[in-house]
Amino acid sequence: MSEPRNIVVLTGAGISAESGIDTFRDAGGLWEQHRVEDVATPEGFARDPELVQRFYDARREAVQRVSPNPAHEALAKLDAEWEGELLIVTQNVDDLHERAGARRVLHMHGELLSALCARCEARHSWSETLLDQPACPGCGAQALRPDVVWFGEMPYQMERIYAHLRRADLFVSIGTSGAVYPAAGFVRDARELGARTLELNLERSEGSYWFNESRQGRASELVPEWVKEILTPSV
Ligand code: BV8
Repeated sequence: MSEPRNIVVLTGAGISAESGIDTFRDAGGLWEQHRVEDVATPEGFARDPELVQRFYDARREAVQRVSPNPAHEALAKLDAEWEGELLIVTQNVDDLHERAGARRVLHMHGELLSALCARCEARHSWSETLLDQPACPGCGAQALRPDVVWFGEMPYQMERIYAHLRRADLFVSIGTSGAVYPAAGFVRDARELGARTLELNLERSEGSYWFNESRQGRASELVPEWVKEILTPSV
């Protein structure tokens, strides 16, 4: 098996769980506390914008109180030392990959620390609340919404993701249940395009069938171990 050169890493809520950020589907997770259709759909936002803004204001505030964990730090080390192609595609809206030092990161479902103006479509770094309907710094309209991708909306930068999947010879999925599409379909795409596929997760995910190898455990242990492996040239 030749040495991989081009890697695509997909991450989900499980990589941030040990930093103290709720996952979605685990016991006590976000989807137990809130109805998806109320807080994570355009229809829900139209119906009750205050409920949705409060939901994201609370998560935006919470993410600023936690820190990256050894799994984020290991991927940042890989990013710094990997000479081949690497793209960390995250479904997470937190900024822990970047705070750990990773640079080759793509947020396919958006970012909590960014506000999107529904009037002029400008994006603004945002660490405060949106419930009080602040004016868009660009056009002045009170039309700012969380810069996240809701169910039924098109994920960001899909072309760039598929371009990397087409060139990848290794696809690694970390801390995701494989329940949400199109992200959950990437492993099959990568496999059919000839890449080797590896899963690092607390339990087997819904797409486990498509992985050449599946390792179960905590991201804070499995990811540093895997990064050490991949950075150690095989003799
Ligand atoms: C779209 C942002 C058109 C907001 C999110 C095909 C079939 C069926 C349905 C569909 C389909 N195609 C589209 C759909 C509809 C829908 C969908 O997938 N529905 C599901 C529910 C069936 N998809 C969409 O609407 C998407 N848009 O399709 O547009 C289109 C079509 C084709 C091509 C392009 C466009 C938009 C979906 C995005 C919605 N926004 N987030 C927010 O964050 O509030 S999704 C959100 O939920 C996350 O971003 C993430 O994607 C998902 C949660 O999943 P995970 O991250 O995996 O988290 P989860 O809690 O589920 O699992 C955690 C895992 O970690 C577990 O396995 C656990 O064991 C593990 N774990 C826990 N602790 C640890 C750990 N692992 C290691 N260590 C630990 N310590």
